[in-house]
Amino acid sequence: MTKFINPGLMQTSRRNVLRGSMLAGAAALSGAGAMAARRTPQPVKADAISRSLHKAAAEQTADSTAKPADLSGYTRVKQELVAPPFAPEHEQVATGGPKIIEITMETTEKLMVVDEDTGASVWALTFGGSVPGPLIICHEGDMVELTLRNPEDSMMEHNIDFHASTGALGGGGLTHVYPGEECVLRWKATKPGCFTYHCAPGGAMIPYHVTHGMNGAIMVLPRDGLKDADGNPLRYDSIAYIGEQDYYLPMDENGDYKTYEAAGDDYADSLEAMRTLTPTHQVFNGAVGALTGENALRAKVGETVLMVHNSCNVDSRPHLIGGHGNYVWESSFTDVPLTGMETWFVRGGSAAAAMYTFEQPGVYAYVNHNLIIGAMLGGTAHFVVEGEWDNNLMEQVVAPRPFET
Ligand SMILES: [Cu+2]
Repeated sequence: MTKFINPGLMQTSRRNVLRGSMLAGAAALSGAGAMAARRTPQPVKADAISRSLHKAAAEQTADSTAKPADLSGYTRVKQELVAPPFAPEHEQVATGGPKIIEITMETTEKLMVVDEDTGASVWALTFGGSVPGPLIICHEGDMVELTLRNPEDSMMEHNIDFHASTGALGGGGLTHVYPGEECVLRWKATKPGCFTYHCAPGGAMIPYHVTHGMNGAIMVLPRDGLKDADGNPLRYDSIAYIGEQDYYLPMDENGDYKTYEAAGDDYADSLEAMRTLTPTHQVFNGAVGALTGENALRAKVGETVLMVHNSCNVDSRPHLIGGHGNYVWESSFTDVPLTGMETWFVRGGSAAAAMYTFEQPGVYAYVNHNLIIGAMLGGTAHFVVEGEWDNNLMEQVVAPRPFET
């Protein structure tokens, strides 16, 4: 069990100490994964190119003679992040001037059960201990100031790439934190919309971290809130934050899911499973059943819910069975929303928002309408909606009965 750190990104002497332990870890790993290594071509060159790109991104800003940021006119506020499927406290329409929104996230590595029925588990790599990482909300023109902390007992280095930001690989080049380190990154939210963020340490570690849960979403609202095509305000009563997660969990020769002692121990096996591009699980909010049964999302008839759907790695086609996407923003919030959608599209590597006002009580399934994924891989959530049934919208005129011949 050795700390597992990307060797292409070491700069300080402390990091060189870590490099020694990492190389020892790599040697141990190649022993453990020798069978896999023989069968599977390793992306060595692609790894090296990716790592040098990250190093260059960090050096560019370090060497820069750029002027300091002009922070005049900004007010500092703290945003307390909360676990999914909930959203942090926020304003839909911004009051006052632009803000510097201070947030803190820890890179937490934890053993998580993916499917209780099969015992499938993963050493999840997380932002803030949840899959997906917490939803961040700000307004266009605000600055996000993130303190990213990697606990001393972590096995791995982490960083963060915000798709909503501009420059330095989305911040990925400036935020590599090793176990026991923290960093602070500030960036300006210039593009309104929903965006994914994810860990991207370099090379094959990027998809490895992402497919171990290290991704989440930020919503950058227009300062005057969401609008329809005619400019009329659109407001929601609640947010349901759903993160779609593809896992590629290694199995043994009997078809049982393998278990590992620590984060990173599954690296060689995972790379082999990932190369199939065939997920063993594609779940909402980290695990099969995380948003169904007792964990179902709740709403009332007449309630307007904004469903924010993050999918960092794979394309998804969300569909609310028995309902619709009244307004859907697959792209920027400055674009006119799609309306009356039956199924919408979340491009892998992005997040999207869909707004719906519930009109009937009952249980609604919110699924990936690749129904193999929805029904067999875990991509399902439930909304339990309370209220009065409306026979004008639907009525069972005749219950199932034998018909006369
Ligand atoms: Cu990471």
